[in-house]
Amino acid sequence: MPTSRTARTPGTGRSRFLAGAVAVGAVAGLTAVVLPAQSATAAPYRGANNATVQDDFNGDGYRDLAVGAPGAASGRIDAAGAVVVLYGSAGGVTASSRRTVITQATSGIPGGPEEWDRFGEAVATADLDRDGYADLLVGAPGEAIGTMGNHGSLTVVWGGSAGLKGGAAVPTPTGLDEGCQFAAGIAAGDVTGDGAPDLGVTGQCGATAYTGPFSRTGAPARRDFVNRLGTNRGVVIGDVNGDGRAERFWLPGPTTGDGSGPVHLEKQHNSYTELPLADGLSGRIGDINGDGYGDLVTGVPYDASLMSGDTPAHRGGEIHVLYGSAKGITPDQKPQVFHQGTASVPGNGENGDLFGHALGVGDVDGDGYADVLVGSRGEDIGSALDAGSATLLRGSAAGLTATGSTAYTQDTSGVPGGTETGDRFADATHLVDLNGDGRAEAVVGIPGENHDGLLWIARGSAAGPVTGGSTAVGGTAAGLGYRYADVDFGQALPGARSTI
Ligand SMILES: [Ca+2]
Ligand SMILES: [Ca+2]
Ligand SMILES: [Ca+2]
Ligand SMILES: [Ca+2]
Repeated sequence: MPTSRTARTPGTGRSRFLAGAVAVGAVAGLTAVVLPAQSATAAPYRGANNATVQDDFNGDGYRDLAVGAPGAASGRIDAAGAVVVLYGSAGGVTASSRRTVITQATSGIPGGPEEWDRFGEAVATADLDRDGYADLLVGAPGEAIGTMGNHGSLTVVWGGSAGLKGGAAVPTPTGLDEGCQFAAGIAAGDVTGDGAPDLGVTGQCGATAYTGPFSRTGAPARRDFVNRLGTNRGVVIGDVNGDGRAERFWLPGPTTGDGSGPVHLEKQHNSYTELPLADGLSGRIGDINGDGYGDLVTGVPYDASLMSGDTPAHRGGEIHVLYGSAKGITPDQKPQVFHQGTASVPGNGENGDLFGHALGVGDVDGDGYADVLVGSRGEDIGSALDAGSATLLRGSAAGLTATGSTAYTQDTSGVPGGTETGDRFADATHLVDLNGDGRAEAVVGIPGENHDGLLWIARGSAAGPVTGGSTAVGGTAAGLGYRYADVDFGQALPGARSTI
C-alpha cells in the first residue's frame, strides 16, 4: 500500500535525473498554433520532471513501469493495443505486483478500440497537469481518424493517489493525413523551464512540439507542427547544459546522404542546429560521467547491410555519446563511439544485429554514473535468427567505458526462456529504479517471445543487474488479450527504442 508520498525520494544520488525518450517526425513549413492560456489557478507545481514524480503514477514514492503491448486484442478486436502499468514498491516489480491494464475500452479513456490502432506502440511519462502525480502518455500510431487510416493519436492517462484513472486526447496537429502515424514516438521534459513538462511527438509526416502546461482536457499552452524532412524518427529531451531547461533533440531518421540520421538540436520553435559529427535514430539523455550535465546517447543501428549511403554504422550497429557541459552539446563535438567490435564489448558485430536500436540509460550500480543498456534485437544466437541481445556499458568519471561491459541473452543463466528465432530480446530496454534503493533495475522487452511477449526485470546492485531470482512477466499473464495478432508485450518502454 502507498506510504506517505514524501517519505522517500527514490533515485537520488549524484546522477541528476534527466528525462529522455525516443520517437519519429520532421521540421519545415512551421505551423504554430497558440492555444488558450491555462488558468492561473492550476494546482501547485510539485516537482514535475524530477526523479520523484517522473513516473510515479500513484505518488507512493516508487517509480512505476509502463509497458506497451501494441498487438494486444481488446475483446474480439485484434491489435487494438494496450499498456500494462506495473506499480513499483520496496520489492520492485514482480509478476504479482499491483498492475493496471489500459486500453481504449477502459472507462475514461478517449476513443474506442479498433483493429490495428496499436495503442501502446509508444509510451512516455510526465506530470502534465502538475498535480504531483506522473501521467502516462500513450501513442496509437495506427488510430484511424474518419477515413484516414494510420492517422495516429496521443492519449494522456491521469495519475492520482489511486493510480492511473481517466484520460484525455492530446490534440493532434491539423493537416495530418492517412499514414502519418502520429505519436509513433514521444518524449517529455521541461524545455521552457517553467516547471511544466513540454513534449516532442513524432510521426511519419513531421514533428510536433507541445509546450505545457496541459489542461485536464489534454490541451497544451502551445503546439508547433513542423514538417521539414518528410519523416522524423526520434526525439529526445533532457538538460545538457545545467540551466534547468531541457534541450530538445530531433532525430529525423535516414536522409539522402546520411543514412544513419542527423541529430538536430532545437534552438527555438522553428529552428535548429545540426550536430554534423553525430548520428542517431534513437536517443536517451543521462549523466554518464557524473559531472551534473546530461549526456546524449544515440543509437545508430543500421550498418551497410541494411542501408546504402555514405555513413553506415560499424557492422552490427553502434552507439554515440555526446557529453554535456555548461556550453551544452556543440556542433564541433565528436561523439564517442561504441560497437560490438570495440575492445571489451562482448560479442561481434554482424550484419543486421541492430546494436543501438534500443537504449536504456540509468544508474544500475548506484555509483553516481549513469550506465547504458543497449538493445540489439537483430542479434542471431547460434541458429536462432533475431533472437536478440542486450549489452550493458558502464558510466564512469571518464565517461562511458567498455571495461566491465556485460551481454545478456535468453541463454544467460537466470534470464527466463531460451533463445528462439524471432524472440527480439531487447527490442526495448529501460533502466529505472523501481524499488527505491537508488540503483536502476534492468528492464528488457522480449516482444517476440511466442505470440505473447515477455518482460524481464533484473534488480540493480553494486555489481550490476542481478540475474538470479530475476522477474519475468508475460503479456497474457498480465491480463492482455490475444486473438490472431501477436500481442507484442514489451515492444514499448518509456523512451526506449527507435521507431524503425
Ligand atoms: Ca508508484
Ligand atoms: Ca499528473
Ligand atoms: Ca555528464
Ligand atoms: Ca553506474
